[in-house]
Amino acid sequence: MGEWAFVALGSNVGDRAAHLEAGRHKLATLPRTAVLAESTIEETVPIGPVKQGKFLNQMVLLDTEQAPTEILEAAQAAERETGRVREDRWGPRTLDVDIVRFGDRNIRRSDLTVPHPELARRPFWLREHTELLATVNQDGVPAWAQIKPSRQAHIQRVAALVETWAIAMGKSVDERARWTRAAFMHDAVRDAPTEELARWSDRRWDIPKLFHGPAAAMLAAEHGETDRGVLNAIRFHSLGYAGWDDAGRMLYMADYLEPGRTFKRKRSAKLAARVPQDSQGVLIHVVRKRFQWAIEQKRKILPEAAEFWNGVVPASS
Ligand code: PH2
Ligand code: MG
Ligand code: MG
Repeated sequence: MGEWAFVALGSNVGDRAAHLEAGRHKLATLPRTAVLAESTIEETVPIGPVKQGKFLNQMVLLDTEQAPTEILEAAQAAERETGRVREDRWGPRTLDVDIVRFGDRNIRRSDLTVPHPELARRPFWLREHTELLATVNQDGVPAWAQIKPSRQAHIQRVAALVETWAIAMGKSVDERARWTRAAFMHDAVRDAPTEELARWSDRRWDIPKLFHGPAAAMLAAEHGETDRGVLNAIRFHSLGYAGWDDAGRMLYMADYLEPGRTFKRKRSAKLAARVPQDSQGVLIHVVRKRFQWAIEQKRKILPEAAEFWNGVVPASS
């Protein structure tokens, strides 16, 4: 087993779908390389200063023992074979192949920067990276989880989203791991019997639906999690908590904005793509929406949640 490489494909000249196919084929036939997943293909409006036609974009996930330079060479060969002429840096092209991420490597060279600095600014890359990761990150779900398959899929999407944000925001491997651990554990016992959850939880949280956060935090601690920020992220994920660090805040946003939520999907995708640039602005928006919903449902607002609201939402609103 090698490293995971996320490689983006784009085309806005000629037979765009065929050009993407040619790019995928070139990558798939590299030695000691397997294609683990392919994202959906999406049509995107051109970004950047040049007026040009719409793109088809797609990302693939490779498991490869090749070096980044070898992937880069194959990428450029595929671009040439589709007849691409290198001229305008941001202009139209038959095929563009970019290495977006290569394992946990940070590469700063004149011909290659990884993670790709445009990741944080390209909504379709963020979306595709999340989609790919969500199909292959099942190993992060704890062994003690009690969940239905649909819940597992939700957990994997939430973890994929926080990981995508962490990469786009240039966070360290350790900080990223804190966010993903919180995500993988937050709903780990969401489908356990209520009586069992009540035993693990705190009686004070007298709404059965809220038992699973404290219960999961307790089990996480029993299974060796010692990071207070991670434990508080899990414990209060349904409520909000003023004492949170980024692990809690990112989980709170991802749980609401993850792409599998059927509710306001387009709006959620836009907000999710804004997080790397403006996480505080998105957090305020998500807090408002989630509290609005809780009030409509006539949910009791616990003191922790009220304090969280006061700490996040500007006083005038
Ligand atoms: N690539 C560019 C410039 N602009 N816009 C979209 N929508 N998709 C791309 O792949 C793209 C772009 C330069 O590489
Ligand atoms: Mg490009
Ligand atoms: Mg959840």
